[in-house]
Amino acid sequence: MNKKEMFSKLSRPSVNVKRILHITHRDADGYMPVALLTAMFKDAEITRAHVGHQTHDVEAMNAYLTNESTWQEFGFVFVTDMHISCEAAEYIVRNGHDRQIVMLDHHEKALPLNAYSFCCVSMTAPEDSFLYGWKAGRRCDESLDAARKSAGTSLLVDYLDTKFPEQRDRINGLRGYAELVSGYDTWDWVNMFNREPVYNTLNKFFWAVKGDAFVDKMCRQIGAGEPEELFTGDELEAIRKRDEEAAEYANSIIKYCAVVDCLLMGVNRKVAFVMANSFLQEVFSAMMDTYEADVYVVMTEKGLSLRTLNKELNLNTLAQCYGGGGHPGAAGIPLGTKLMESLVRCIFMGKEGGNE
Ligand SMILES: [Mn+2]
Repeated sequence: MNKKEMFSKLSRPSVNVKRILHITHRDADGYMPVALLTAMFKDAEITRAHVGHQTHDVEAMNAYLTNESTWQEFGFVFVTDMHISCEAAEYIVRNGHDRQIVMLDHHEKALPLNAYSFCCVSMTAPEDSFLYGWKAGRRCDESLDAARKSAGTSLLVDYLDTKFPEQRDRINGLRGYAELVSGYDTWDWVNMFNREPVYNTLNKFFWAVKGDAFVDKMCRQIGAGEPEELFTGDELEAIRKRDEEAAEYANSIIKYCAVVDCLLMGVNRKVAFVMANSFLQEVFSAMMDTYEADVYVVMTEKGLSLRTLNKELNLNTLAQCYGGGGHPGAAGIPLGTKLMESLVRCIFMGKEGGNE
């Protein structure tokens, strides 16, 4: 499918829109669109509602979109890298706001939302995506054997290119970084580009400086050309420091890893389980290096984060059984009250009052 076909049903804000609400979640793929929207809508005030930390807090998002004051306050709403519930989508249509919002997502779970005129969910990039002109953050004219995957960021670049052809130069300084963000988020960097390290550098930079400084760096690129160096010496130093801290933390945490046999969707699987609150990526890598398992689970204060290296498993399907979702290789399950209660019961099972 090409860009024109993919985005034809979507509306677009006026190029002079005054106030935009951007809803996403907190990771590089969620934050990169802030810089893209800032570049494209130069005179607009962009309000960020970044809900959920790598998770999809659908309820928080629904609360914004099922509140009439949101629609009065903002000229246009972008939802990127996330999806709303079908109930919220119905509300938007029923109240006539569907020309005032665009939702771009690449999560399998969101596919049913393609039924709505303001939603575009695609895991594959359009065949004429800007991604095909870039590799490792640099322009490239090499042809590829396989199709590239879309991320929230790449869908937004392709959408803006399609809907604002006259203004497309406004985001030129961001294209290389947008390709890095997308390539990392979709695992194209592993599956197509042999773990080219610069993709991971960008991801680490995001976590080393946290979201706002990441957005600031990207916004400094607005109006600039392709940078000579993608990262400055200071930025690389910040990444190196964080790498050290992360490795130390991950090694201290994985000592507490439990490997358990569990019945997952009718099949017996080995599950490696640990609790951690930061450096999840490094904790997962350390677990994978140390323990053999089908599913790696890290429990944080927000919920369970799941990873697998087993291509036969689809963690998105698994997580959906427990109220979560994500991608085949990486997914999350929110830790609701019910799950917490049964966990506590499980721990104290049969030991009430000290009598067995
Ligand atoms: Mn994403």
